[in-house]
Amino acid sequence: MNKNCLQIIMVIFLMFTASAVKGQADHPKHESHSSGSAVKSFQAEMSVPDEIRQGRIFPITILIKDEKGRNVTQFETFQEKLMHLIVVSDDLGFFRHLHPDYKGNGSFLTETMFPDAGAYTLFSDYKPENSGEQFSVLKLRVKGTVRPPAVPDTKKTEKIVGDVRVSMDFSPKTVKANEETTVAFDLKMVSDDSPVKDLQPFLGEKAHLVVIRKSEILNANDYVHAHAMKEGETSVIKFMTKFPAAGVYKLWCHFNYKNEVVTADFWINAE
Ligand SMILES: [Cu+2]
Repeated sequence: MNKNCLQIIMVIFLMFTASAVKGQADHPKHESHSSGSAVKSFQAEMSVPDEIRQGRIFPITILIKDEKGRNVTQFETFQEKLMHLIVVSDDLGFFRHLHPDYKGNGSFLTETMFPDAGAYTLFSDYKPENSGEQFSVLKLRVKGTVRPPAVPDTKKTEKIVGDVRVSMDFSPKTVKANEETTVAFDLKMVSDDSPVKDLQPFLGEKAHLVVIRKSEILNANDYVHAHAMKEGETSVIKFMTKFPAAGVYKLWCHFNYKNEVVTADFWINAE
């Protein structure tokens, strides 16, 4: 791809201070990083080709700048990466978790491909040095044929992914907005219903859970990143989280099984 044809299509000013991230992401791991650092704001500028067509691989460059518009050059690793990029279609039917490469001088590069046309939202998660975890939301549009929107099925709590049956459970049983909720995923072998044994750590945790609320225009408040709790049996992965508002959410639980990342997705309804 010729660099000249890249055009900055959007600058998103949805910057969150460390304390805002702490409030919405709600996992204890990051709390220690939010204290003591001054409130700073950052912005992410995304460059993509003028036209993005379905089924074609294209580059995405994300440039991180500080509040004065200067490129941020130092980043801290968290969960084993410098940037985590969650990409979803706005109907939440499509999901991808990417780790853009740091190219220096504030610039991250990745490439991806979208199977269908439509609107997509990118949630970019990064940590400038001494500034806590930051979160920017980016949008892009893909040309081509639009598929029918994903239909949420909030009754389905079991899914088979390859050899593994994933069953989802909650405590308390009824999910309510703004209440501490434990989400558990029980992993069993489809063949004999025995607990799954071949789990390896994934980005420093037993598993990762991404939670996004379904809404007309996805924004940072719709995103919740929960982390696995350490205790418990290996084959049952538990997350502690809070659903920030009533509504329909999609959950993607991803874990490392036989050295491959497996993703099981579910819809839920929070009252
Ligand atoms: Cu990641």
